[in-house]
Amino acid sequence: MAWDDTASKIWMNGNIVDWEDAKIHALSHVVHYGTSVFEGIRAYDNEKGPCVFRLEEHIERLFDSAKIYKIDMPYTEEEVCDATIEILKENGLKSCYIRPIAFRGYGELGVNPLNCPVDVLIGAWEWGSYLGEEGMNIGVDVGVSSWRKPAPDTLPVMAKAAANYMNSQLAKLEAIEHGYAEAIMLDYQGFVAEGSGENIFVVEDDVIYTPSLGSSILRGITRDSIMELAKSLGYKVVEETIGRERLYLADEIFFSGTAAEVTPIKSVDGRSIGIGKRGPVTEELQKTFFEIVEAKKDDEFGWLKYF
Ligand code: PPE
Repeated sequence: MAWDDTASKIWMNGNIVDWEDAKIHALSHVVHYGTSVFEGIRAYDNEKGPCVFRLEEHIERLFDSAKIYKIDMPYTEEEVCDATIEILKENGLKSCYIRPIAFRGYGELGVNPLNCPVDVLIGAWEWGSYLGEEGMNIGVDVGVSSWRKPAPDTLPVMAKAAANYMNSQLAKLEAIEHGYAEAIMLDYQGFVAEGSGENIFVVEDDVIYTPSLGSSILRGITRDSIMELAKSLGYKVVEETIGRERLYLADEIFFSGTAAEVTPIKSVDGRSIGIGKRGPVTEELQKTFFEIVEAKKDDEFGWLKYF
């Protein structure tokens, strides 16, 4: 993601500031210890107008992440939701990616975060397909990483915290080195967990499986949406521990995430998956997901907040 919209505004601690002015001190706690929690949210533009996908759920997760790290949010969830809409309107953005972040700012250094203020910032920009347009239609090649997700008594993965992404970065770097679009990470026990920035689903005989929350995964909001959608389409959805070899033998595999939306996986570790390209179940879920956000289908789950 390279910046080309520096004319935009950013919401920072209750003020709207110019893109260039959204600055923090280099000795802020977050710079040294990664002390931040954040969200990634998408807004879509359809014939009914611009709308944010599951805004309240994302902001609720931001507050949950903050709670885990005792980051006292200086705003209410409602205020952060309102601020998110405000910054979109301010920038005239309709279809975009939104990044609210709360972090420990400039106070004092040392591991103890409590004497540093909590700063809140919301940026937004246009962001296309996360793993490429071709990846969306055909599928991406991925590899299982040698880097695992942290064990539950190390870093709490249910917090969407910046520090978790140092782990994700190692996996992503390794994937790039090997020529893959993305990495699949295993949990501390060796079961399938998730991508470096996506949840994962496995289709076997028209049953849809996804790793359970015990497998060191982020509780993805797209994951939840896909599970709801799949059930409403009549599929059986199972959350369970998944061994690596089930990936190789699956009929279909796909990623879900705010940035990745629904991205098919066509190979894992050099083994072609199913028919070797996006499979029919993935295509149906992907199509239905986009029909909802594009208002071609009823928003029966109430996921879209128009603004
Ligand atoms: N797992 C991880 C590790 C993850 O980072 C994401 C989102 C998900 C699962 C899916 O969660 P959800 O977006 O609620 O469905 N990754 C975000 C960050 C991507 C980035 O490169 O930055 C995202 O998709 O916004």
